[in-house]
Amino acid sequence: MSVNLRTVYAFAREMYPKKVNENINYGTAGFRGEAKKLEYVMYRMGLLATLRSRIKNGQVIGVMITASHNPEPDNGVKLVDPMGEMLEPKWEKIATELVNVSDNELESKVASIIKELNIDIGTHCNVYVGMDNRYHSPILLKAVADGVIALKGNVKEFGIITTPMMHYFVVCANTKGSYGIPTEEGYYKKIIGAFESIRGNQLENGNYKNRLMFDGANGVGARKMIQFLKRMNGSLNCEIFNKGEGKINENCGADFVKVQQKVPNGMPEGIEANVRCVSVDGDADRVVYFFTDSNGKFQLLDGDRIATLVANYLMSLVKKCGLKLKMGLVQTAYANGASTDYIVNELKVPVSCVSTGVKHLHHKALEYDIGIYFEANGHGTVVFSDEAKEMIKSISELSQNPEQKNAANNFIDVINLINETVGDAISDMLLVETILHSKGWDVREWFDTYTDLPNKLLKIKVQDRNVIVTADAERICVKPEGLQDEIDKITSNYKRGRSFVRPSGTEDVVRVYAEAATKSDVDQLAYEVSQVVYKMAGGTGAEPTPPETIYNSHI
Ligand code: NG1
Ligand code: ZN
Repeated sequence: MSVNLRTVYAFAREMYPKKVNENINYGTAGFRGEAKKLEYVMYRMGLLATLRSRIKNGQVIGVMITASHNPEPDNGVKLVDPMGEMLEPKWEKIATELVNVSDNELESKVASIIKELNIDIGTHCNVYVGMDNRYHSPILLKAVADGVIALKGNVKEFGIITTPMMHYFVVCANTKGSYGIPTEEGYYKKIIGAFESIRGNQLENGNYKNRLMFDGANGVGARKMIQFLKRMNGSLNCEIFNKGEGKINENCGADFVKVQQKVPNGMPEGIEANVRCVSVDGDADRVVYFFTDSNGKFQLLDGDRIATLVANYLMSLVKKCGLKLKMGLVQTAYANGASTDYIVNELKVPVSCVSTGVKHLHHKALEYDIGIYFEANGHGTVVFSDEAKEMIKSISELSQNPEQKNAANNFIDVINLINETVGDAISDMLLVETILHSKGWDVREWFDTYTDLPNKLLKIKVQDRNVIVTADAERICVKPEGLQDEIDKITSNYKRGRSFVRPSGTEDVVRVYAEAATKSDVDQLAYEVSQVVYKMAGGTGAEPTPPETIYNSHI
């Protein structure tokens, strides 16, 4: 196959000219920004995906168009590597360079990447493209596809899908179907099949009631949940809200619920006490639960809660199978201190803390036979080693002990229910439902396993957020000098006080996290830390305001 690099420039000039001068970076979640400025970025990511596929011997590379939990005017793009991982860091740098050159330099930049990495441009390559349901996504999808076509790649468009569906399709394709079938139906079939096999005909158990309220964030998660329910024959009684009537993520969805700690708009006022409610984000890779207690108080069950529930359940399955498997749980500094205590003291599972960003968590989780990872915001999954899967399978096939055999069969279903390729809101939710059903628990029993420390997440605008440099999985601030000493001094005044700061990887802000023994303490602690950050890291705009008003104005 002969590829004429001149086409790369022709397409760029005619259809996707770069009209902005500012440089952008491939961050933790790819490129994000105002949708109207992204067409040239998408086209260039299409080009890059073909090079990435070619260097990986024609394996499928995924391109997902979404701005996840960000507001409706934004969009974004991220590349999915052959085994479902996020794009390799070395290529994040290449992506950044490719996007920032001028149209005139584009052809020679592509040529130099091909030369430096010794890419055989005449070979076949395969790119999958999918998008969330933002109104500007189709135009951006076409730009990616044109990038692939410009370099003579094969492009397969999946239309509107969730981010985790894209990861699943890529892995299925690259493992020749052994992980599943790389189609939308294949995805539903695998997950629903596993869910219904475990649940059987008994839809309720003990205090577990088959009733769930689902906030779809007006995003793609709502649409796909409708598709799940159509295929589920009533095995899950789930009512869907925020199906697309309003703007994506606006006052609803997992990020809103986690940060604001309140019921999203679009759900009925005065939901009955103890009814399980669930919120996903705009591209359905995050999930959190919440409920209103019998005193009318909002209660949140975030990613840490899901991780602990899952760890507890999987431990019991491992035990029932009579296996010895290395299990570990991976968190970030945003995990509630109470959850970490519970994991260490009650569950007695090894726990590690890594930097923010799924790639760090996923990578660490792969060190275990069973690696459970969750960000507090609800993004996470479980990964199983091939050896662990083999052991479970052989017990299921060979065991003479009916209880043990049954546990192994159950375990296989649970593994099939989990989307190991990346955090998947719907698959995670069905896993939680499965566990609560099997334990016969209502939401209150889950909630009572431990008590979260009151916590707060604030944003501070500064001139240049990169003046903040962190170490030790972002728990320590090493620059600007002296800031950590100030944080330590403030924190030491509060019982169970903990606070850290870091520059966001997806927004132009510095994030301040704080937790303490009481609500008023955490408000005051977050305020004091914000003040020193504002002073020492070059805050701009309004100064942090004291606790009485901080709650609404700074989140
Ligand atoms: P930043 O903006 O770097 O804090 C946010 C989340 C991350 C991760 C990314 C990617 C928090 C505090 N941060 O990153 O955990 O999910 O978005 O979407 O939730
Ligand atoms: Zn997301």
